[in-house]
Formats: sequence, structure tokens, C-alpha cells
Amino acid sequence: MDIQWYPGHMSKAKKKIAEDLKLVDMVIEVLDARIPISSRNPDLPQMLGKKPVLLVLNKSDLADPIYTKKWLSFYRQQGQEAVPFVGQKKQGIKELLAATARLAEPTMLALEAKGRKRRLARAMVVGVPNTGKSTLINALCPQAIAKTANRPGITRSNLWIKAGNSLELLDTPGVLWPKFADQQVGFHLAVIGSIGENALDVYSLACWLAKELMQKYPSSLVERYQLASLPEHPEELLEQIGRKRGMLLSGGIVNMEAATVLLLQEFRNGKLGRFTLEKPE
Ligand SMILES: Nc1nc2c(ncn2[C@@H]2O[C@H](COP(=O)(O)OP(=O)(O)OP(=O)(O)O)[C@@H](O)[C@H]2O)c(=O)[nH]1
Ligand SMILES: [Mg+2]
Repeated sequence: MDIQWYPGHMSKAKKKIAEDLKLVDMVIEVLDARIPISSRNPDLPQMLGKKPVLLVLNKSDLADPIYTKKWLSFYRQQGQEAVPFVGQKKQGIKELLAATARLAEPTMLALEAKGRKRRLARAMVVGVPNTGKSTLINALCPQAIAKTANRPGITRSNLWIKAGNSLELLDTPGVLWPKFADQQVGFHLAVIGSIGENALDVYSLACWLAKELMQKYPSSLVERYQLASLPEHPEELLEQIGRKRGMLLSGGIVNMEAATVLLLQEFRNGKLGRFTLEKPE
């Protein structure tokens, strides 16, 4: 698959995040619960230094609930704070705020030890494109949009928005550049819509997804598309889907382009089911 690489964008985004990092006590990294490995930025740990990170498994309404649980216990075993979240439905706010309070506690204790008062914890939200960073900020801070619009001329890095009673967020999320170098990672990011579609061959992507789902969630395919049985090859699956849905060209040939779009769409909007494509070790 041919995915383009933009080093210019990447270094600019990294520089901005490195600057903002100085202002916060912790980072909230928004991941896509369907691909918790590929949506995690590999450069972030080095950038963080000693700052703690909270992993947010967003879009968990679209992920396989069994694997979301497995991921959470995997992170817990590693001593890594992580929470499930559904930004669109504002689900998981209480748990998220509790986790940020735990992560900020050492900073607050250190302040108290110096005879100073506790303050609100500060966090910045980061993540690769389309994981739901803006939705998360809006869910945590309902006043977010109004506040940023009402205070023009204020330096970006000084705009904070309150989330709950103990946390404030930097107003703009940091967009991390995804790791394209690994082709598998590229497919994962493309299938959740993190990489623009014009950057890749959609048919190859749909074939890759068909193969993944045939291996990992065969019964969802059989049920959704009313198949007698699963074919051997992903190309055949797309053809069967097209036929079942009456996507035919003249001469009775299946319109593969339409079948391709349908499979990707039904995966992305959850109509096909709840899937997790990457599993913990
Ligand atoms: N199903 C579902 N969709 C979500 C959830 N959170 C966000 N979305 C949708 O995902 C899309 C991307 O959300 P954004 O909040 O714009 O993502 P972002 O990370 O800010 O994206 P960029 O600014 O482009 O990097 C939108 O269509 C949201 O409605 C969720 O928990 N579940
Ligand atoms: Mg955004």
C-alpha cells in the first residue's frame, strides 16, 4: 500500500507538543479501542520524560467489549492507568477524572510538602488523527467551544478549560503523526479513518479488512450478509457481499467498488458489529 509520508508536518506537531508538555502534569493519550497498538504514538514515551500518561480507549462502543476488558487488565498489570470511554455518548467521564486525580496526586503532595496549596491538575490531550480528541474535550468541558471563542487574542498556550472539579485541560489537542512505516499499522489506521482515503488503495484496504474479519469475527460476517458459508478468499467475500446487496453492473457482474465502500462503511459505523483488531499479548 502506498501511504505518503509528511516529515514536515510531523516535526512541527512534535515541536508544539513538546512545548505544551512543559505546562502540564500529565498527558491524556486518546486511542481507538479497536486498535490500541496502532493508534498509540511510538514517539510519545520519549517525549514524556517523567510525565505520566493516561490512556483513553475511546470509541469503545465500536470495540469488542471482551477485548476492551482484556486490554484494561493488561494495562493494569503494567501499572499503566487506562480507562474505557465513549466520547460521543459522554460515557466514562467519572472514571477518567478519577484516573487523572490519581496521576496528579504525587504533584499535589509535593506542593503540600513545600507548604503550598493544591491546585487543579493540568493535562493535555494528544492522539493520532480521528481518535476522538475534540469529542473528548467537548464531553469533559461542555463550555469548551464557547470559552475559546469568547476569548480572542489570548495566547494559545494560556487557554485552559475546566473539566470536573480537579482538572483543567489545554484547549487544543495535540495531533500526533501516526506511524506509517509499518504496513500493518498503516492498514489499521486507514481502516478506522485516521489516514485520508486518497492516500491509499481502498480496494486493498477492504480486502485486508475482509481477511482480518474472516479470521477474527467470521460469524459477524455470515450473519450480517446472510452468507451460506465463508468463502476462502477476501476478494470472493467482497463479491458475495455485493451480490447479496444487489450491487450489480450490467451483465450481472458485481460492482466491486460499491461492495468495497459498503464493507468499510459498515465496519466504521459499527453496523457490522463491535470489533477489536489488535489484542494484548
Ligand atoms: N462511535 C463513536 N464515535 C466517536 C466517538 N468519539 C468520537 N467519535 C467520532 O469520531 C470522529 C472523530 O472525532 P473527533 O473528536 O473529531 O476526533 P479528533 O481526534 O479530534 O480528530 P482530528 O482533530 O482530526 O485529529 C467524529 O465523527 C466523532 O463523532 C466514540 O466514542 N464513539
Ligand atoms: Mg480534533
